[in-house]
Amino acid sequence: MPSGIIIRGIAGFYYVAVKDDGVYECRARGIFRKKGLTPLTGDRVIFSVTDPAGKKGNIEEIEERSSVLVRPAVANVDQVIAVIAARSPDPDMMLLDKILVTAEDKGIRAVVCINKIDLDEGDRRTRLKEPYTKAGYDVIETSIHDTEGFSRLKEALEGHISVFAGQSGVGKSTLLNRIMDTVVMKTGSVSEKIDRGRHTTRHAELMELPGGGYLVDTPGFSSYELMG
Ligand SMILES: Nc1nc2c(ncn2[C@@H]2O[C@H](COP(=O)(O)OP(=O)(O)OP(=O)(O)O)[C@@H](O)[C@H]2O)c(=O)[nH]1
Ligand SMILES: [Mg+2]
Repeated sequence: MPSGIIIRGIAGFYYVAVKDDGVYECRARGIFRKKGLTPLTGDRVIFSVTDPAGKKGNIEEIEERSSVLVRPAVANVDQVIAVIAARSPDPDMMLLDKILVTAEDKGIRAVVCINKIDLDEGDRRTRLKEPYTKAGYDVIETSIHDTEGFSRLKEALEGHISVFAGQSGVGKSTLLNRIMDTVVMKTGSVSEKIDRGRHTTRHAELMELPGGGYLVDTPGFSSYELMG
């Protein structure tokens, strides 16, 4: 039976990416509910093909998960990219620390990304990053105008299942779109977001990266509603 990874789950349908064989639309009939198990985005699964031409199948087995995030609901994430902005929005250091502690607690590697360095004033980011580099974290500095930090970020993502985490408006979706070299995620200005009072980014989806690996974009959140 073929195996693959769930890249997206919507209303009882799970989209399973199979190496060199595209994406299968799968269901998970009955058996999992009895075991109290629901397939999650990020799950590595074994499935039976029910319709080869239509690329449809049924998930038969879920491989053991190396990690589980609750928000976003994703399994097997092995790296968190904690994104803050040098400015606009001002960095929420409490949220950053909580993201790092949560990752540590789950045994997930964490990288700090300081984005929007083009907006930095008085080299604030050097002070921002000091405690994190001292603590042993990789700190990557990026902006839409920069290529060096951006290449480092792409390298850091290769071969991992990573998730972007951080406040709304720091530029996570903008980074993702640039990595994918196409607009896969809506982005918006901070003021637009405040006006609308809601986030631009919604359900969890694994994006297959051109350099190998997967990346999950998440909507920004504040320190009191963190990925559990
Ligand atoms: N000056 C500057 N603006 C940026 C940069 N990166 C992103 N932006 C802008 O910041 C705004 C927010 O970017 P998004 O990518 O939507 O932010 P997000 O983190 O995905 O936000 P949520 O989806 O709400 O969590 C957009 O208007 C972007 O154009 C950057 O490096 N420099
Ligand atoms: Mg976004």
